[in-house]
Amino acid sequence: DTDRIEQAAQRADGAPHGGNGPEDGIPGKPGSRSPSVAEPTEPTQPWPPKPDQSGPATVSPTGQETGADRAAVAQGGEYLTTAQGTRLYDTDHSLKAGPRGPVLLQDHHLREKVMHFDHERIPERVVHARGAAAHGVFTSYGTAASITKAAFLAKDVETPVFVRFSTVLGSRGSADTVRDTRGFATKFYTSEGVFDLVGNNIPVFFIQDAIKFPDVIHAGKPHPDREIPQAQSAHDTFWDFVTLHTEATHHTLWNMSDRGIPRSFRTMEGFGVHTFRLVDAEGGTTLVKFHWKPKLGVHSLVWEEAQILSGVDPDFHRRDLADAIEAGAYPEWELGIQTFPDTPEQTFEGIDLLDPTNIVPEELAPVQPVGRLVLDRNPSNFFAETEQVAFHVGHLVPGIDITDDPLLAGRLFSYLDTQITRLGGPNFPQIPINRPHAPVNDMLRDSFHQTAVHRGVAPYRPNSLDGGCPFTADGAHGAFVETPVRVPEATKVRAAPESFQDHFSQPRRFWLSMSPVEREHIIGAYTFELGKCYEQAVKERALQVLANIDGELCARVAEGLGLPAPEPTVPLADVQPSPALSQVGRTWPTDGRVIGIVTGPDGDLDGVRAVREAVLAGGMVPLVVSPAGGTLGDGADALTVQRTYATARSVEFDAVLLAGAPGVGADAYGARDAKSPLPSVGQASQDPRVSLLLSEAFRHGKAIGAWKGAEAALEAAGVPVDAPGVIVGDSGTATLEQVVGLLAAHRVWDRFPAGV
Ligand code: HDD
Repeated sequence: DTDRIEQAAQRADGAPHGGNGPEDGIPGKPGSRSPSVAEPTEPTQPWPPKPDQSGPATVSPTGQETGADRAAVAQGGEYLTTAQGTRLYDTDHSLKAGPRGPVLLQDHHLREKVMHFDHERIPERVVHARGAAAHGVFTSYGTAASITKAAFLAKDVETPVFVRFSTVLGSRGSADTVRDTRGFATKFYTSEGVFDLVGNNIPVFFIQDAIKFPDVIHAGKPHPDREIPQAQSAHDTFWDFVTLHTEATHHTLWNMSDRGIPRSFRTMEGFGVHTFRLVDAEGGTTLVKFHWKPKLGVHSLVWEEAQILSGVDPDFHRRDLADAIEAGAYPEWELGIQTFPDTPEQTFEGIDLLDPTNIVPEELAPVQPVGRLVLDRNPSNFFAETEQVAFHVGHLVPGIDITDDPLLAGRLFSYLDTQITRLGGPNFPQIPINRPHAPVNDMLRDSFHQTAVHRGVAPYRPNSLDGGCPFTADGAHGAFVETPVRVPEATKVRAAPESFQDHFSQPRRFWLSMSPVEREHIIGAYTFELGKCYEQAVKERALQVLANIDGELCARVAEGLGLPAPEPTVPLADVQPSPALSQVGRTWPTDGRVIGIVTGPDGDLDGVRAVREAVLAGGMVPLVVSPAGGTLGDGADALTVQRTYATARSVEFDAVLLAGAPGVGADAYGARDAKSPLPSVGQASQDPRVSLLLSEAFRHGKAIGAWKGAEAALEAAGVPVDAPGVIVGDSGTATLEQVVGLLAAHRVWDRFPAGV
């Protein structure tokens, strides 16, 4: 074939080829003319950016590098390439027949770029789609070593972890602060393989049997006709389901409590929900429930804050987690276990341990700390890590086993199955975030996205060709061996045990354990959510459920709905409260809490500076709020402004301080500024955004402090200076000290009406 040889020779000479000359029109034919538009053949790198493309400077005005970790920048290499590694000279123009002509099909770069973009999205999780995650370390105390042989629970063992927090119902882009259960899923990369603890911030679940999971989720998700409401339980289908399946009563009550609107992921408890079985080296077993206890205590938003945040900062929880880690205020939890003897009945003090709608009160079985979790590193890439992480309740290690909880059984199937659709095939354990840190030596082969290049010829065993490897281990050599639990002789049946039929005594215990202010919040939540339902029958049925929990709860919600309160249909359970369930009445460390320091143009800057330093020294986060951005004061002492009157909103702060402004009075906080979109309230001279900030902080039970001369601003905002939790001090630091004292209780609870 002389033609082909000639062409090859010409190409080797660098002679033009592949021309599409008008004369002969035969591509690659010897003698074809060179193209009329010159091809770039010489690398003239780096190509200077086009004038309209020279983006923002990547160096600071001082000429310093931005400080970005070079290994962490989006593209590490110097030159842009195709996916095949070929350098590109232009990524902004499609290849065309002339600048105004049609785009050519031969433009591989265009096709590759758009093809990849077209497939960037993967299906979101069918539940728990909205989430945020962080890396960390779990350090075991060794206190559980006597009842489990799990290597990562031995004394002082450090295990890398990845934790993903989530809401349940909303889509990936939904708001963080909606009323919902939160997921709390932890992947422990242990030396014996991955252990996943896939829990929630609520210790009980809606249903007792996994076969109802599609139903409860269909009911909770937006209505199928209009696809509304997003990420809400305040709609008919949700309340229809939870009132027809009264096993959901306990979980629903937790949802309607302050637990449904956490202040932060950092201030949530986590629960494994099911009862698990720990196994020691001799085969002895103990039933346990897992608890995560946050170092900062359990704190929640108030409903109005949650609603404001959904609009003002829908990423509030995600931002809070990332900011805290970036600031070095590492979130911490203790892992604890409640232990129960592994008896054939699998009950404790009459409580069925296989029923996931039950808790065991901590007063009956204390939570015993077994290790500490610290989250200290943000993910580098949301998609690669947070989105692609795949948790599974069946990822167990020797020493931790399951029980016959029927909800857990269904989960064991579901979590593996869902990844096939979500992550596109069965090789998702090879995705970096899912890779175990223990050696993997499986005989799973091929399929989509196979990235391993397996060697050998015998992926089966026993074999005589690959040296007989791999061999199976026994329990003494680290194998996971199922606990030989006796299964009672039984007849196949679709039924629940009698002990699963009590749906009201545990909710009643929760209700009785709440403080008056928490009860008010619960009443408010039910009244709001049921008030958003259209169906009269649903509201009436919901009131019947409430009547079976508590008469006062039912009467107050009925009053709000304008409906009669029904009588209970079951005798009200005689249960003792569990004080550990209440979030009120204790104090907690204030680390990482956010203090807004508001100043006007003539504020006491020395005072602000001193307060700022004291806040930082106390391990908290100061945010200086001023009428405009930039700095306050001059020289080395200049204070950086973090928020302006336009960008600050009370919901971001755990407490607010007003800088003193001696002699200036209410004018201290900005004579009304033409840029403010809000009409004035109170004294006309005060910037209405300052008044709004103060009145909201007051209404939300936050500690408020003002020093020298700033009290006028409180009055102008309608905040009584003698109200509980309002401090007027002589100096900034003296005021701060009292405010932090109040913050330890999270809120000034006395400010809330407490009717029950
Ligand atoms: Fe589930 C995700 C927690 C019952 C089916 N679940 C998922 C996540 C958490 C939980 C935290 C998010 C994990 C992540 O961040 O990727 N789920 C729970 C708890 C339950 C529970 C605490 C009850 C005690 N789940 C449950 C049942 C089923 C599922 C009964 C099905 C029968 N859950 C799934 C799922 C998800 C999931 C469809 C969606 C995405 C995923 O698994 O990976 O398989």
